[in-house]
Amino acid sequence: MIRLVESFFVKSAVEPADYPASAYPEFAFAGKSNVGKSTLINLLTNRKGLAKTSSHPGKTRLLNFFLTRYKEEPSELQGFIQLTDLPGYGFAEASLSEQEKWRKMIAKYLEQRTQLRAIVVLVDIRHPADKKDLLMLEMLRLRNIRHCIVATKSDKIPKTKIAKTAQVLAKDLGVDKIPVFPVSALNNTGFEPLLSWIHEISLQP
Ligand SMILES: Nc1nc2c(ncn2[C@@H]2O[C@H](COP(=O)(O)OP(=O)(O)OP(=O)(O)O)[C@@H](O)[C@H]2O)c(=O)[nH]1
Ligand SMILES: [Mg+2]
Repeated sequence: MIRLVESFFVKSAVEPADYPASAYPEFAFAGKSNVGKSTLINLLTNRKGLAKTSSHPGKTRLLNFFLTRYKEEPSELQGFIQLTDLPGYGFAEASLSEQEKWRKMIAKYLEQRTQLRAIVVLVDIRHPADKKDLLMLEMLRLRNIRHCIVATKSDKIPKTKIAKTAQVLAKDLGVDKIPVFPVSALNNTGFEPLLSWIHEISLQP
């Protein structure tokens, strides 16, 4: 298990030339607007307000880079990883030109961020597989970028249905071979397996 003990906002950027230079293993959070990406970063880092959240979709419009120091438990060994909050896609009110700008921003990031180790793709556990998510997953498969699914807002469905719903969602998303982690920010549940997955990948060359 790891715990993220100290986390900083480094900077926002759009163009690769402006990305922070630090080369620690990086993990980025992608998904539709309002799915809970920024909330998840705050929970993982234990820092309410580190990533700006909102009940209105379309809050995060740039790539936001965070640096975080972790401690392994029980060994107390320390290390650094980077987290990137990506702007949400599928924002209904965004203009076509804004959506195109988003697509380019994400595509460049996926192509050029050499320290990127994996993408955490968030989906709302209540929603059926969406075309935009399928496109995102297809893009990751084509580029050979490792990824997992986080099914957010699991507090919105009965506890007894969480495992089954996540399983059905994985099947509909066509991702039966990658991990699916149901989480609830409201109840603060489900994060440990995700942190272990991130840690394990960060240690690989
Ligand atoms: N009930 C519940 N609400 C959640 C959960 N996670 C996030 N939310 C709420 O969902 C809303 C959107 O959360 P954000 O973290 O801002 O979503 P985002 O994916 O960063 O959205 P964009 O920046 O627009 O792409 C906020 O009102 C959060 O409080 C959860 O696990 N359970
Ligand atoms: Mg956000």
